[in-house]
Amino acid sequence: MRTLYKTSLTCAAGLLVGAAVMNGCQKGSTLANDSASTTEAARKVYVAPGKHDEYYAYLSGGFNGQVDVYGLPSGRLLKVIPVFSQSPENGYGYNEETKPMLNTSFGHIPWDDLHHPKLSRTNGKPDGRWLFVNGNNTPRIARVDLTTFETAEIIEIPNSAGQHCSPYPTDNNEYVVAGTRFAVPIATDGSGIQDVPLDTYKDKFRASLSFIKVDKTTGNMDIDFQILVPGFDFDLANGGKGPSSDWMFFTSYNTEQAGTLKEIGASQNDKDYLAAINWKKAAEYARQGKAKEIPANYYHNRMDEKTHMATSTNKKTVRILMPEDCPGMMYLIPVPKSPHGVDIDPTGENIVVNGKLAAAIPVHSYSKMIKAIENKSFDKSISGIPVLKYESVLAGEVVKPGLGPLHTEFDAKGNAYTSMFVSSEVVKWNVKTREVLDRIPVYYSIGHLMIPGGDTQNPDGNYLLAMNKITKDRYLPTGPELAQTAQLIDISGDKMKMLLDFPTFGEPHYAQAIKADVVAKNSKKFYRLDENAHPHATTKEPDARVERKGNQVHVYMTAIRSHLAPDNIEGIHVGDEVYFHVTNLEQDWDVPHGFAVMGNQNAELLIMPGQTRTLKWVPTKSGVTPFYCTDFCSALHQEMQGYARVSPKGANTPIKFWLGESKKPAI
Ligand code: RUQ
Ligand code: CUA
Repeated sequence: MRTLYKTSLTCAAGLLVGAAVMNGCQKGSTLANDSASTTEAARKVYVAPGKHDEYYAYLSGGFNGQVDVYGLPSGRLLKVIPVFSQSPENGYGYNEETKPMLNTSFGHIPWDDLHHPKLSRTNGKPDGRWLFVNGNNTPRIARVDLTTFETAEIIEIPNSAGQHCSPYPTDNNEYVVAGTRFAVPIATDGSGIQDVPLDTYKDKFRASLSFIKVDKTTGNMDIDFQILVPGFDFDLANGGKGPSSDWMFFTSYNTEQAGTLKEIGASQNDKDYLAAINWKKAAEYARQGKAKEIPANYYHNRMDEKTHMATSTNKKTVRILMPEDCPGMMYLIPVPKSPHGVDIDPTGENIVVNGKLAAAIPVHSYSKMIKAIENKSFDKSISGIPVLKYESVLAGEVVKPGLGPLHTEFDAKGNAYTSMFVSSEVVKWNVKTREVLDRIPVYYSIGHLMIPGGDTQNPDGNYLLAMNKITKDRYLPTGPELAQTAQLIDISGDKMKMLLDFPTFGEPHYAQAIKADVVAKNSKKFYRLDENAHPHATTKEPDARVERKGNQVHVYMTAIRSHLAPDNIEGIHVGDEVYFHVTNLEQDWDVPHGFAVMGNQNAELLIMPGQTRTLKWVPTKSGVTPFYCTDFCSALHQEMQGYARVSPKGANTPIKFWLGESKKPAI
């Protein structure tokens, strides 16, 4: 069954592109039967019990709005980091401290479609400090702190819709960028996205490219400026490197500006455009006052490191630059129609544009681009943006590489690896000669691929991770919904070798990986209780108490192995807003406590050592309600429980609380 499906898929493609892909089919079918290579593959990915993986890999969760952390080469799942989605596991987005992280101008949006993780960089190398990810739906960028593996900040991007080409960093992390995938009618008077007839697409719809400044010390983000550009669909981006590091490149499709049936309308022109933006020049124009400040409405949410509470700021202005006012800032470079990824090789000279529908992969030259700009080798201009001549920028093409090229990454030996969605394979080629060197089938229909550091100046050349869109028969069936599949490929030799399949969740689009020791040494073990600045923290058990303020009841609770203080509470009435502010008094690694209340319509908490978390509960029924720790924390974990007595609305049961007979406090 497996062989049949795979054969029909890659060999059908083989018919179209020639013998090269047929080769791939043969190799794919031999691997499973070849016990020598299976043993060798198993040895390469085997991480013995108690041993650690060589890499952290951060895989996007796509439509689950999370980031999954895996160890490579084992493919072991280490952690799921909630970013744009609420997490019932630890209360992220449900508890009072983290709820504001999900505020947007549309209200509380507890989900998103997370596509691209990007590690922060110092001098062109991943530095292991932060992971930036995009929310493709409600345009947002988040920053994950890699000392805590928690979401530290989320910024909404105004004047944008469907923010796919994001969050691509510049080579030294000065900026992360974000581009609009869906052109929308953006008003320059700040009234946001307008209500206009949909057949005014060509005249009224625009896109924006946003440049978000990243603070070098704190990682804090802020939108510096946006560039308003023609209403193409901006798809993917990547920053230049080394010599080209002042530039940011964005692919665009639908340069025809079709507003309906884009499947046909967006494929009329033979060429679409790669936008090249000199971000240093743009920043300079913005500084010089060329940027117009317009009204806007967006949210900026940040976790405070001391209080562990998120604050949410509603921002009211943004600065915009118009390309026609800023000569030398932006150029358009023709590329074969409907391109997807743009990837720049480690030298910064070769710009690879992956055209989903193109028969060849064009490689543009950065130095030729600069010459073409100097020589004014322009075809025309669009909205004041010069369009460079295709041939004047082109270094050459990879001819007949495979079908449906989407993304390219690089190794340290001058090779490129391109994912082929339609012919389900990874194709290795030499960046200088553009000659195809090797190909390997993947199962099935690969999207992104990732080489640790393969998008930076400093790639590691041992592994490649293929992230496939279709799983079919690769695992035991689990009903209609299947996990997605990742495949680890050994690229250390001349020939690529398949090592491992492992399941992934949501839909991993892109991923990043970094040598484990860069990140592991900074990983936080617990929060210090003496630094806990949460306004409702209770850092000593004798201070545990219950206070009523109108219809609010605040429970200042502590948790330590193996009791909650207080564990008996009376005086709560139906309809009260009860806030459990629970402080975990432990000062040791890996001793979280959980907290849950029967029938709470909100969620539960998972409180890290030294941390305070607040759970809101609005009781709907009178009676006695148990609460308890949900994380098996000690031999007496099951004893870590208590009761809240809920009296009917209007009853006059007084507030009373205690822990143990001898500790019964005064009312
Ligand atoms: S995408 S499969 Cu990055 Cu959203 Cu290319
Ligand atoms: Cu604390 Cu179980």
